[in-house]
This record gives sequence, structure tokens and C-alpha cells, in this order.
Amino acid sequence: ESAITRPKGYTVSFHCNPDMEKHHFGMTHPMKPWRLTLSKSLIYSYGMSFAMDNYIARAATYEELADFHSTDYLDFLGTVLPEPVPRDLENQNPDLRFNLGGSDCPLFEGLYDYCSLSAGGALDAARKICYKQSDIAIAWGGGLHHAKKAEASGFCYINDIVVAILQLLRFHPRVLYIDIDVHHGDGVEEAFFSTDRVMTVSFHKYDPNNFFPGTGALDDNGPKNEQNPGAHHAVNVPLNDGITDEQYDMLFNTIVGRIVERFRPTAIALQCGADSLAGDRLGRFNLQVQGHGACVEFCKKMNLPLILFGGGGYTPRNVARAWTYETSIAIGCQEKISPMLPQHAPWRQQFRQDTLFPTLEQILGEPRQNRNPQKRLQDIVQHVTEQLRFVQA
Ligand code: ZL4
Ligand code: CA
Ligand code: ZN
Repeated sequence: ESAITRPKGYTVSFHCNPDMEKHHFGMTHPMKPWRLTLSKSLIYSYGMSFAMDNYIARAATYEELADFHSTDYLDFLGTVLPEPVPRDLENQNPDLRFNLGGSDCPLFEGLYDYCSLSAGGALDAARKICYKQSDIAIAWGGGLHHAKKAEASGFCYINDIVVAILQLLRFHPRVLYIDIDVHHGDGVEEAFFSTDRVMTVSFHKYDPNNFFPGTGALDDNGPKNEQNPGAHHAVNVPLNDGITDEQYDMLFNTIVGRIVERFRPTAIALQCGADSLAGDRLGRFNLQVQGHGACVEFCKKMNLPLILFGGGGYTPRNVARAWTYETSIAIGCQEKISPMLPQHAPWRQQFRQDTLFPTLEQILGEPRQNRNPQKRLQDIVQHVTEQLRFVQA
């Protein structure tokens, strides 16, 4: 077996900061920054760091965050201290400023550092792309797509993706944002609602009354008035429980292929939330590591500057598998790495099975029922195709 070597003709950069991983949302909170440690350790165990430029992410500055976020919100975020909240009062406090301090977005020790390191990694990645020093830049600590200008939402406080895309827009005329997290990428969509320089497309579980955040219907495509240049520039792909690799990849390739043809982006930002994998604590899909990774592979084949962000992912062993496989795709060594996990990988017992590609049976016992009839998927493709007639690069 030969060592993993640098890809010929292009550069991959990897942006992370171990200080981000030590933060805790709370014992039983689903978001575990520690999953970044597990992911990185598997990536390093495969020897992939030798094939990339590795950077310790810096903290984003206040001014950089203020490119998107309101200063009122940032000032508050920078000064609030965690207050122990009695368990039975959690999420019932009517005085939550900026949606901070509830059970989804708790206040914890070092919150502002955690947020600014996540955004710092995303910004470093964006700058490497802008200055053409990387062809693919990876920021697994980013991808926090729900945060709003002046509000925390769904485990997200600072929208590192929006801040990074704003950086890309200084050099790139058109940016395509793609979101394969199981949740709707509402914060990013909303931030770019009124520009035709960013197209957003999110694939997500959609059930307005029972699944967070409840937005992202097929016909929510941006404010529909002729004055708004951003009209038609939001694509939503609402899905149901149990979608499979085969169906997802058909949809992804068809829809993203057509968008790239029509919109002609000059850079792509891909949010790789791993909660769309089978067996995720919060997710509902039947995707395997292969199917999730196929989305990254498809984007890479577009031959455009590419940023890979992390995002959701609540079963750490599967998050680590997916982001390891996707790092290997970025480097182009996916055929070369062993599908058996390296013997010496730290936390080896965390992974349960010794393969990078567990089967659905191994993950779930019994796969979740697929509630995505083929006819519905065809209707989605047709809607998007018609929507794209209004889009012109
Ligand atoms: C938890 O066990 O659907 C938070 C959140 C904390 C610890 C103990 C508190 C118990 C599941 C979720 C009370 C929990 C009540 N703890 C949570 C409407 C809700 C109000 C809050 O992947 N309750 C809100 C957010 C979603 C809601 C998903 C995805 C982020 C991303 C990008 C964000 N919020 C109902 C839920 C637990 C918890 C257990 C939880 N929260 C599951 N889904 C939500 O897209 C990073
Ligand atoms: Ca999504
Ligand atoms: Zn999610």
C-alpha cells in the first residue's frame, strides 16, 4: 500500500482549530463539537494531512462578523455569560434576547470563541479560494446555516457560510450555494434573497409542522416581485423520510447539473451536513457514506473553486466517516484508501464496525421506510427546471 500523496495540478487546504472542539453545548445536547476531533483523527490516521495544506483557523474579527450580523447582536453575544437555568424552566423563558439561552441555542462557556473560530475557518477557506491559493478549501468546523443577522437559531449563532460567501463575492461574480444537511438552509437562503449573484439550493426533510425549521417548500423561491433581482434564485428540494443514495444522487446530479448550466457560477460553496446520513440522531434519511460523498464528487467534477463546509451531524462516528471519505474525494485518493478503518486510529472502538462504509443493516438494523415515491421526485425536477427558465447568468 502506497502513501497518500498530494494531488497533481491542484491544491486542497484544510482549515480547523482544535480550540473549537473543546466547547460543550451541554451534556445531552445533540451538537457535540467533539465530533470534529473524531473526524480529524480519522482523516489524519489515513495520512491525508500529507496531501493537503493544513492551517490552524484563526478567530474571525468582530468587523468580519459584522459584514453580516448586526452589531447589537454581536455585542450581546460577546458579553453574555452562561447562566445556570433550572431544567424545568428551559425553553420557557419568555425573555430570551436574540433567541439565545433556550435549549437549542444555550449559552455556554466560551461561546463567542467557539463562534468566531468556526467563522474564522470558513473565512480562511474563502480567502484561499479568492487568492487562488486553493482549488478546494475544507472547513468542517463551519456550515452553521440557520444563524440570522440578529438571531441565533437551531444550534447556530454565527452564520459562517454567509460571511464566507460575502468574502467570495469580492472576487467572484456568481456563487452557487448547495446544502445537503437534512435541515433547510434557511439562514443562507434569507441572507441572499435579494441578489442574483448567489443561488442557493437546499435538499432537506420538509414537514412544516413536525420538522425544523419548517421552511423550504418547493415553491419558496425568493420574494416574487419583478423589482427583486434575487427572485427565482432560491431552489428548494423538500424530501420525505427514508430517501436512498440512488434517488438522492439522481436528484442532486440532475438539479445541480442544470443550475450550473444555467447560472454559470464561478465558485461553489457546499454545506456537507452529515445529519442526512442513515442512523443520524436527528436525521430521517437512508443515505450512506457513499451517496453523501457522491454529492461532493459531483461538485468537484464541475471544476470550479470549491469550499466544503461541515454542518449538522449528530452520530459522531458517522460524521467522521462521511467527512473523512469526502476529504479523500477532495484530494482524489478515494480509490486508494482502505475501506477498512486504520488499526491505529484513536477512538477506534467509537466506530463499532471496522469499515468506512457500513451497510444500512449495520447502521440501522432495519432501514427506515422510504416515503419518497419516484413520481414526486420527477415533479420536483420538473418544478426546478421550470424555475430555472427565469434564471440567466
Ligand atoms: C435538544 O436533548 O425543533 C437540546 C435539541 C437540548 C438537552 C436537554 C433539553 C431537553 C433535541 C433537540 C429539551 C429539548 C427540547 N437537549 C428541544 C422547536 C424545538 C424547541 C426545542 O443541523 N426542543 C425546536 C433544531 C431543532 C426544534 C435543529 C439543526 C441544526 C443543523 C445545522 C437544528 N429545534 C423542539 C426541540 C436535548 C435536545 C434534543 C432538537 N432541536 C432536535 N431538533 C431540534 O441544521 C447545525
Ligand atoms: Ca439542506
Ligand atoms: Zn441539520
